[in-house]
Amino acid sequence: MSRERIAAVALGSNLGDSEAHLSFAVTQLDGTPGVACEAVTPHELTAPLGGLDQPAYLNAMVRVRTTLSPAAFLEVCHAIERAAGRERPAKWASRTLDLDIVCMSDAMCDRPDLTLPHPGLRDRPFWARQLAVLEAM
Ligand code: PH2
Ligand code: MG
Ligand code: MG
Repeated sequence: MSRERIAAVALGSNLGDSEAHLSFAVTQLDGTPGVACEAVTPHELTAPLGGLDQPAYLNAMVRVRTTLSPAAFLEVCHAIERAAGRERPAKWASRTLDLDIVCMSDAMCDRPDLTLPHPGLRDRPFWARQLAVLEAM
């Protein structure tokens, strides 16, 4: 347990029932001790980034309050991905569910498995847009 932080978590899915996977992520996050969901953006269909020939993604962003440390919160996100049947055959492969921690209050982190704020914020226009939507909610 650490002091309470506000985190933005990017949700993505381009495999299976993406609507259901994103809703599952929110339910699971909110059901985790020490995590409370405050707001969720509308789901948004986006073209796949990364130059790969794969289906479009359904993306959304959720704001949570959490008393978990960044490392513990990352483990919660990974467990939710696994519970949604996430497999990792290759980097950026199509996935049932992806939870990326975009930022966690003022936490800064530079580890192989977690960089905060997330560097993807620079080149994912829909993340910046969804963050702004969350801030207005
Ligand atoms: N995630 C990726 C790779 N490409 N493209 C879109 N549109 N949305 C994503 O969430 C996404 C992606 C790897 O995490
Ligand atoms: Mg991702
Ligand atoms: Mg990820």
